[in-house]
Amino acid sequence: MRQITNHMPTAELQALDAAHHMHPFTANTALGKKGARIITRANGVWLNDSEGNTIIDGMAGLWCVNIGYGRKDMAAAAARQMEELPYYNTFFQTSHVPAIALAARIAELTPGDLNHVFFACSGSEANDTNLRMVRQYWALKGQPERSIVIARKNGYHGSTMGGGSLGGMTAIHEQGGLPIPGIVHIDQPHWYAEGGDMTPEAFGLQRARALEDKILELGADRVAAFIAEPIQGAGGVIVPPSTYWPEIQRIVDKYGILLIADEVITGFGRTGNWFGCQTFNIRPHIMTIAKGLSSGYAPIGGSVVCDEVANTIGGSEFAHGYTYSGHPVAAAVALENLRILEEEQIVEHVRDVAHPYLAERWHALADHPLVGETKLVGLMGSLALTPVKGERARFAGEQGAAGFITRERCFANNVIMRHVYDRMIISPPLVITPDEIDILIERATKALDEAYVKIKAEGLLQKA
Ligand code: PXG
Repeated sequence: MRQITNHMPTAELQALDAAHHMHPFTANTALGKKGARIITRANGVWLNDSEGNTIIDGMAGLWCVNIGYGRKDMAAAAARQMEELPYYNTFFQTSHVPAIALAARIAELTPGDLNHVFFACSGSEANDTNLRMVRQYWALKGQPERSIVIARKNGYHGSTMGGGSLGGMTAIHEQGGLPIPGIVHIDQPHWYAEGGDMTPEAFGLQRARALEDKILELGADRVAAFIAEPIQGAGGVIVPPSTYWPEIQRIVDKYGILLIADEVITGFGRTGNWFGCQTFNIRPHIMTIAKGLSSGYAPIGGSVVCDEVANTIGGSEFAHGYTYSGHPVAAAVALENLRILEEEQIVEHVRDVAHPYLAERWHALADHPLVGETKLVGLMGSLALTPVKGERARFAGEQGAAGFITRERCFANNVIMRHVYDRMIISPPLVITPDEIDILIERATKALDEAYVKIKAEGLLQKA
């Protein structure tokens, strides 16, 4: 067999990648011509690529490497579990210690009576589980017509048939016949882009009341659940106005519909608390988790379910599950990750050290000529690029062109900062230190300066 290693020339690796590897959310033919950047190693907040660059990872991989890269204790936990019991299922009246211990630990960490965990391997799978579970819950309650799930435009809940349908991304809905029936989307609480002349507070109330309007339009007796991310992540780190979540909570309570908080990004310390629902003071019946649950060291996700829903579902067989639900190695890795988060007080580090320091530096970027607003909750931040400051102005021409240029300049300056259309977003590993934050901001600022010059030179600095 041919050995393919880190030591091969980049071009050869890129050619093999182009020939055989289909990348997610990618135009693969174009990428194949350009060649993917090949990441070879990582430690802490730092990535190395095959060209010898050292890159600061402002995105924690894909919003997941909360404890940072390169933890040997995580590798040891995986190796130990692989030796002891690499696999067994949790279907046919069997269980194993890693799944038991992880479920019990998650139940301790999550608020309220979220005491039961249904394991999946990803956030998408967990949301597929949620969709089936809330419908089955109402069927068992004798209300099978309560089957519609309300979700939000520009929300992200994965890209499987269920997850992609719950999400409100037009690019996903345009492919493969999504959304599936029984899911409706209401407008998002994105004040900067859609708030017009309203105050953020009035707009937040209005967008929350869109949920009530939709419930009344459909009939409350047909609505099973509302699903939302406490902060929209993939949608551009959209932080809702302060009035939004209290009003949503009032509405779901009033009509007795289930609230699913998708905490795939906001969970496990990202917002400066263990969970985003604590930051926003909301009480979900079901919480979706993945990503930070294992800091991305192993693929694992799940649905954390309240007593009432779990006990009802448990009354008969729920015909649902995955071969790898509660996979012992993934569960052991997740447990070790939770131990590290807790013992090393990483959530406290976010709250008391990293957030306050980053906030000071991030919000200072609002003075940059290209920046229209800055947002930061915990270690989840965004900034809006704008052609005219102070007006929340959009760029003329194709949305996202300025963001793409800025992201390319970030790439060139060895900092990973993503763009969602014309918003730049960051979500660094939670262990980032003030010195590393300085480097992140220094490189991001240089990228913004270079992007500004390029955007101007290309005649894109025009408002719509
Ligand atoms: N819910 C939320 C809130 C997410 O952010 C998922 C569910 C799906 O998780 P899986 O594990 O199935 O990917 C996610 C994932 C991006 C990006 O470009 C974001 C995600 C995934 C891939 C890309 O920001 N979030």
